Amino acid sequence: MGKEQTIQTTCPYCGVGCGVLATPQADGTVSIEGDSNHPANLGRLCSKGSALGETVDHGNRLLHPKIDGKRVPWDEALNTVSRKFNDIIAKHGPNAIGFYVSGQILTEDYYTANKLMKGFIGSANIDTNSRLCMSSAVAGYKRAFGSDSVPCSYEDLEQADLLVITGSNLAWCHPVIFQRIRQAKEDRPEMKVVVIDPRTTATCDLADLHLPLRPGSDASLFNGLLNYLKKEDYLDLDFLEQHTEGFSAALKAAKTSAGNIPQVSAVTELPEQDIIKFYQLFASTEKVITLYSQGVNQSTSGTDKSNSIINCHLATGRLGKPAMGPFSMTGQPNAMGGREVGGLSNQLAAHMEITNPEHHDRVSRFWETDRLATENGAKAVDLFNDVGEGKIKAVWIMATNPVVSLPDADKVKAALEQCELVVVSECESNTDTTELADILLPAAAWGEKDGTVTNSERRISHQRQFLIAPGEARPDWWIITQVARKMGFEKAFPFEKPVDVFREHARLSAFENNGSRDFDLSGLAEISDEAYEKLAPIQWPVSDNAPAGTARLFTDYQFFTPNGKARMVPIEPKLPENKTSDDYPLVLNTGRIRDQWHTMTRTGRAVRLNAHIPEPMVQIHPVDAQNWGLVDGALAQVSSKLGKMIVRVVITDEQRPGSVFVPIHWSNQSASLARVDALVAAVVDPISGQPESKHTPVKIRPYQPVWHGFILSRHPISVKDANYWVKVRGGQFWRYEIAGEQEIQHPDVWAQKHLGTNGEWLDFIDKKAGRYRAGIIVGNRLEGVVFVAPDHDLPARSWLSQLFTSPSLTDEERYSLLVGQPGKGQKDCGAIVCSCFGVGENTLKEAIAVGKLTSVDEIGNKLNAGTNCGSCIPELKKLLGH
Ligand SMILES: Nc1nc2c(c(=O)[nH]1)N[C@H]1C(S)=C(S)[C@@H](COP(=O)(O)OP(=O)(O)OC[C@H]3O[C@@H](n4cnc5c(=O)[nH]c(N)nc54)[C@H](O)[C@@H]3O)O[C@H]1N2
Ligand SMILES: Nc1nc2c(c(=O)[nH]1)N[C@H]1C(S)=C(S)[C@@H](COP(=O)(O)OP(=O)(O)OC[C@H]3O[C@@H](n4cnc5c(=O)[nH]c(N)nc54)[C@H](O)[C@@H]3O)O[C@H]1N2
Ligand code: SF4
Ligand SMILES: [Mo]
Repeated sequence: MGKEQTIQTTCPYCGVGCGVLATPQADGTVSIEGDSNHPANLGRLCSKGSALGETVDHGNRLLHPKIDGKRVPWDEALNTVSRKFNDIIAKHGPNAIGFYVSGQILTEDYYTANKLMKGFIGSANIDTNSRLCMSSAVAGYKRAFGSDSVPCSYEDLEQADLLVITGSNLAWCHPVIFQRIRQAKEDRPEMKVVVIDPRTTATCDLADLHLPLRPGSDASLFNGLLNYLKKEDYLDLDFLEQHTEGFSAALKAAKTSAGNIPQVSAVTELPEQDIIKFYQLFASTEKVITLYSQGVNQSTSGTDKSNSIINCHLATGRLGKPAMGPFSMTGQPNAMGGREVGGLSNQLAAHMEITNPEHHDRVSRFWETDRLATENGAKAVDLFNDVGEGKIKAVWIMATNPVVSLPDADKVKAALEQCELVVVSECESNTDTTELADILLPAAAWGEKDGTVTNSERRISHQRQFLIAPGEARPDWWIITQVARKMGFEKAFPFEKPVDVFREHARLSAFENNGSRDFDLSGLAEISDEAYEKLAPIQWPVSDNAPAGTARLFTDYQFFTPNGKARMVPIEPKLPENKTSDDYPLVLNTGRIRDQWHTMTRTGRAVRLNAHIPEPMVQIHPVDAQNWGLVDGALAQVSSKLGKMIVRVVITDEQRPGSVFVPIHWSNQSASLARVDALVAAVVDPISGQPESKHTPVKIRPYQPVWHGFILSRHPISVKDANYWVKVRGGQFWRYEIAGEQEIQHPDVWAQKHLGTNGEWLDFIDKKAGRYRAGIIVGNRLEGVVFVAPDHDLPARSWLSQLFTSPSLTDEERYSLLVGQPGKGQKDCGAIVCSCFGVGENTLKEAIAVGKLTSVDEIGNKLNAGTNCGSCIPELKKLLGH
């Protein structure tokens, strides 16, 4: 870990699982590059991965264990947790304890947590945020294949002749895969891409056909496809006969619900000719991959939707061969690792089942325990209901922020508020969830810990340590091991380092396996410390038959069902459970933006990632906007039966009429009222338990405060007196978007209250018009600015933001300061489009106009924009008018 030494590790964000080269610098910063030897990314990184170096500072880190807000030594914290757990178990039984963990801990952490809970506490009340993420995909695979197996590899995506991307905004959420596909399509223009998404997303940039279907209607579309394949004679009858069962029932269900194109068109609200185009493409192309994620999974019928997709692949025998198959993308960096260790409350470790007596016996013997849980535990939503009802008396939350990310989030908050014991393992000191913790345990963050993760294509990679954890932060596996030992389970938790855990995990996967379970790491079961340290990325299964790993599953068409045949499942399409009504006429769709990761605890630290979309917003179609009296750039209140939020209005015809889109990223730490999950109903898929995060009936109306404004300040300040506020970290300044419902009586006094009096104040008041503008300068450096107006028509923040990097303001800058716009000879780069090189919209527009640029390459040559991670290419194309 010496300085200037480059360490090969992996990105801690999405399930692409990119290899990263991290080089700590003498000044404490870390330089980041894509690892060209890593098979997932071959050197590429997206905007979030490229900015990792900006996220490793220690500001706002949780550095010490705390009980009731007071710092305590580790020993006391661990003793208290274990004693209280044991007391509660003694009084109320093991089911009174719950763990809520995450696809963002390493496999070694995950294995240890699962072993403690299921194996030794003796309850399966351990669930994970992956329940909200891909539990429907897991359930779908298991129904079809008898195992939770993602059959394909990334290379298959590049070699496919048709990619059907449904319910996935790959361009923003799995950007490096999107870039690999972009490159493949450039190399082989005959490759076709169909995007199925109610919204027009950046992913549509590669689409030959975009199907903006009615939200929730995917199963009808794929049932219709199955029916079409039969009608038009595209079935693989040999494959169906020899390797599948259930075809006729599946076809019958498809015929009933989607028997002809007009019927499909009526449900999906897609033009008939577009449906036919899609069906023809699918039917006539052998090498097809259907790639799906949250638009399919997060649904009250997500499991059925995934089986409606898998059915079409089985009917055509299109899996187990190069460039074919149903490919569910995992979201989190170690969502797949979580599946391996049985992180979900209805799984046992190593792809075994709690309720299968043979599995139960095997794992009991392997772990040498007589306490192994005998029943499935509560799934995420139920787990927090149980907390709320007092059935679960102690909950341990690790590496997830449920007060922000679970549906009906205010109910989750209330449940935690009244829970007897809330333990939270976190890297950050202030999150919406840590605020409710009785005991806080400081966790080592990315770069400070060591272990493995598994990506979407089943590839295990080593995430290596290159930084020393600050304060007393410790890796999660260590924390769990200490608690387990103190609870009395020393013998079962002898782990001293991550490799000890990994070896046991690999051995369990191999234990009495003999080809009966797909998840098999027998080839790594005796891995030495040294080999683990050097472990190169490898795809499971890793066994004697496949010592170098396995790129593709089911090449022999043997499935993990009792008769070895894949199952086709009859699907009766169901539209979302919660219907719109006169009171709540719009569908709230939620998801991600390009440059933020979930609740922003990490990406929010990186200045360049905050510039792309700095404020919480609602995207709405122009017709709906007009209908509800909304103006672009103004504020709106969006509300459901459960809660409300206030967000900026973005009017765009990329949004489907009748539905609105709101990103998931803002919390009470970053905005006054923008936790979208406070609005989302906690209705779930009956099989997977995955919540319907993409379909909540809402209403919308303008939010009209008396004044709007913003403050840019070199130092963080409190603006919580404003009715609306958003806090954004900028380069050498903090940006606060604010609005208030009460007139500001003395704007100058008010401004000084926020920005202080020590400095030279320049200000301008037009009391009658309700306008106030002020700046404070200290030693000729800009300290802060305040702009207030009766409406949202305020100067752009970009030029003023630029002034904070200036060591000394020029006369022109001072002169223009209160205008908020550059004078002659000065430039405003505009809203940032390319976050890697900080290139703004105005700069781009000017370069395009002046230089008569016509292509993304020309822009890249001139301004570098789009040449690093490529995530902004769809936006560059829009500016070019393509
Ligand atoms: N930038 C960024 N990347 C991320 C993350 C992040 O926070 N930020 N998180 C990671 C994680 S954990 C995950 S799970 C993945 C999620 O990756 P994605 O699933 O790609 O992301 P989402 O934005 O949640 O939703 C995908 C799309 O589903 C569409 N959709 C909504 N309803 C329907 C429907 O009924 N049918 C269809 N076909 N589509 C529908 C939405 O309009 C949206 O565009 O992203 C990962 N990558
Ligand atoms: N409405 C709606 N809701 C959604 C979704 C949606 O699309 N729509 N998507 C859902 C999905 S797919 C997901 S995956 C979830 C994500 O939701 P969350 O899991 O709640 O989001 P994160 O912000 O990633 O939370 C991870 C937390 O772990 C901390 N952390 C990071 N590294 C470590 C570590 O190594 N150890 C420990 N102990 N802590 C660590 C971070 O600081 C952060 O606070 O949101 C879900 N909620
Ligand atoms: S695509 Fe981006 S966020 Fe995902 S693993 Fe790669 S660099 Fe990280
Ligand atoms: Mo996720």
